[in-house]
Amino acid sequence: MISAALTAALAQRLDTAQTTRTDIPSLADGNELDIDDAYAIQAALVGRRESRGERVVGFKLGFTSRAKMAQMGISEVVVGRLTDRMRVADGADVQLSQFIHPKVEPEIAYRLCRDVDPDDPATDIESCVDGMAPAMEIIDSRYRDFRFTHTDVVADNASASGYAIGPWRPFEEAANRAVRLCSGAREEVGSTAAILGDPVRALHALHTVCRLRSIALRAGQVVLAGAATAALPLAEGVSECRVAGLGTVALRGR
Ligand code: OOG
Ligand code: MG
Repeated sequence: MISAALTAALAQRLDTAQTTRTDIPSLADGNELDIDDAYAIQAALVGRRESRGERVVGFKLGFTSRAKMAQMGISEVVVGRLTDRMRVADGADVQLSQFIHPKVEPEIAYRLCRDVDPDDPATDIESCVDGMAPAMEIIDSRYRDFRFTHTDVVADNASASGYAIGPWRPFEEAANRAVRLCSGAREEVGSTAAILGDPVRALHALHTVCRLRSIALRAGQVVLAGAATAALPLAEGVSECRVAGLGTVALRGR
């Protein structure tokens, strides 16, 4: 376990990388970090954002699909926090210059309708969800060339940078829906089945991490289940994610 002072210093390094849009080398160069250290750095990093007035409005899963595991060389599920500042309205403009090297991902969003106490073993996480929607995540690793270790990416809040959510609809089974992401001239196609076999499993994966790390979930928060395909560079112009039976979400890079 690293010291509180080093935890704070590494959180500051990541925070400055984001606010100044300057990439940094892996934290693992020169520091021995374990996964507990990494989540402590993430909490301190998000705490810095909260001290600037941002609010945690949800959570994201990472590496829930083989496509993402293969693209980034990491095979363990990670969790990050979403803040209100990261939200992009469906169809809205996104300034590319606010990021280092942004990418987009096709995702499913779930909405919680009940608080989840991490110390209550009886909670059925699915009974705490009332809505779902097609979503697009913007990831922007603070590490040079998106090169990071498992602990690096956890510390960096799982590369969280932005997200757009399409129209909400009631929570239902969505294990085998076709997914299409396009950004600029490029596209990725896949299926929601790529997300842990069924994106609903991402909720259970989040619940497991929250119980282990005593993270409370709150009614109204959103959960991004993780990308169904590899990510694409966020291009100028329209980027769109379509999920069969759920609808479409878009944004416009400028
Ligand atoms: C880490 C975030 C991964 C996902 O959906 O798998 C992620 C990264 O690839 O930079 O958000
Ligand atoms: Mg993602």
